[in-house]
Amino acid sequence: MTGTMPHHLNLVDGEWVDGERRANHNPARPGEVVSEYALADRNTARAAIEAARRAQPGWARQPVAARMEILDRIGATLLRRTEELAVLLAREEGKLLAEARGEVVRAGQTFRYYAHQLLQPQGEVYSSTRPNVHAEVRRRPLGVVGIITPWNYPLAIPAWKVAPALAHGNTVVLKPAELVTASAGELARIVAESGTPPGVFNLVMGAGRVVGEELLTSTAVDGVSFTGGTGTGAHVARQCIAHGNKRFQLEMGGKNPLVVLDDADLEVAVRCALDGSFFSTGQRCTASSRLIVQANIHDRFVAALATAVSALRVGDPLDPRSDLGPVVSPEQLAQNLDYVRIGRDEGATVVAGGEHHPDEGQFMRPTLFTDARNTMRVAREEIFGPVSCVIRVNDLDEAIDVAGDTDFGLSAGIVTTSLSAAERFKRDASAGIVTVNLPTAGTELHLPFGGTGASNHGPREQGGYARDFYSVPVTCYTGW
Ligand code: TXE
Repeated sequence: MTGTMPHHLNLVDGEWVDGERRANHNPARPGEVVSEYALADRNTARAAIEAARRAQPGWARQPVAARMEILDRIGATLLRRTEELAVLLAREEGKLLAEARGEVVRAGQTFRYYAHQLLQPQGEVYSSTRPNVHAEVRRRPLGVVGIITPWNYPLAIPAWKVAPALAHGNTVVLKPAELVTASAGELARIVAESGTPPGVFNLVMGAGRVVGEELLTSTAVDGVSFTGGTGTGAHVARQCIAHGNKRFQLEMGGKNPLVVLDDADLEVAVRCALDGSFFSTGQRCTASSRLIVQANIHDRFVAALATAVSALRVGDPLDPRSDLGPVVSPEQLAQNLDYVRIGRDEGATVVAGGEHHPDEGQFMRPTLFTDARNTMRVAREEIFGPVSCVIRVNDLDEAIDVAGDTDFGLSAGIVTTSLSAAERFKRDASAGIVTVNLPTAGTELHLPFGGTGASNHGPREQGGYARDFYSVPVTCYTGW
């Protein structure tokens, strides 16, 4: 098939580098190859790092107007090619076409946002306590940044890391998840064709333990920004410290609570739970996987949500009638189904879904547990699929305690009509993102993104806060 099949190559120092070809399959139709990609090896990764090292000083010295123009052009191209890229993303990752369109647009807007961020103040001036001294804090680029991304947002996550990295004068080696190399490959083409000098942006595709590991262990890399599982994140941290004590930033998911109080508008509560728990097949780090529901509304909420969940149509992401696409991979599907078994064994009750959808493809029926307790594995471990559990509580105090009783701390939501309950939740919920009468998922590109506990390590991503990772403050004293 090689030759006629769409394929994507690695990008090193402005050159497209081939390697052993691997195929990526459509999770909705496992027999269908979406594209092939060239596997990078350690040498390719090393060459990419060296190219990024060489290119960095020149890129940092480019006039701001030139960097702005390039970032703006990348954003404009993504937006112009939205439809085509959305179809590719939907076929590769399984996201509904409408969600995929939203993701491409988000990626395009992110590049444009960071282009314009370059015109914002980049430092601070302080009064000195000494006479005839000028005190200021300037920013310099971090240097060479390794970017390691997961499969669940194949364009948006690389965009929200690559764009601020380039804007702040860093050069980049991107290592995307193997499952979504076509999306990453298209992004690389766009970045290369938008005028980035050779070596400023490099793409290496392949296994984390091979090419990813090279980014972690190379002392020519100054920092690593990672999104993925908690186990891998801990490994990234250890390796970064052991190899040059390089800066690292980790985003590692969540076990996000959505609290529903007795005074909630039932319709709003069901809408928030449905969207937060099941849309994007539950494959979001901000998904609501614990629904913490007060006793008086519990039965009405469960009945309405179970009906809504059972009515969700699972199907091909390109079919506009589908509400839910496939699970990304056979391994992830097996893991999800395993958790359904674990939940049943622990004593939780399945009131909707619970099984593999009969269609060909990696489909799973959205699954809702009731009678869950916060000590159960299904309430503590990130499943990363269309599975959520309802935990009954008596009052707001208990709801806040249960919501906070987790290793994670990314996002937490509450549905209530009480202003004081909402204010208390915003004050007391232990999470980096708090929502009121909205799903726990759904963030905006100009606001900080990140959590506490096992969800996160290092500075926040996105918005102006991204600067804290991608640049280094330099305190300057000038006597005159
Ligand atoms: O993640 P991995 P996977 C969670 C979710 C999911 C689980 C596993 O619970 O079920 O993680 O998913 C690269 N050195 N999230 O296997 O392995 C890897 O190639 C350097 C949460 O996809 O953590 C990929 O590019 N890199 C999440 C990236 O790390 C390594 C999103 C993430 O892969 C490496 C996705 C190594 N030794 C999954 N090993 C979220 N936070 O949103 C792997 N990688």
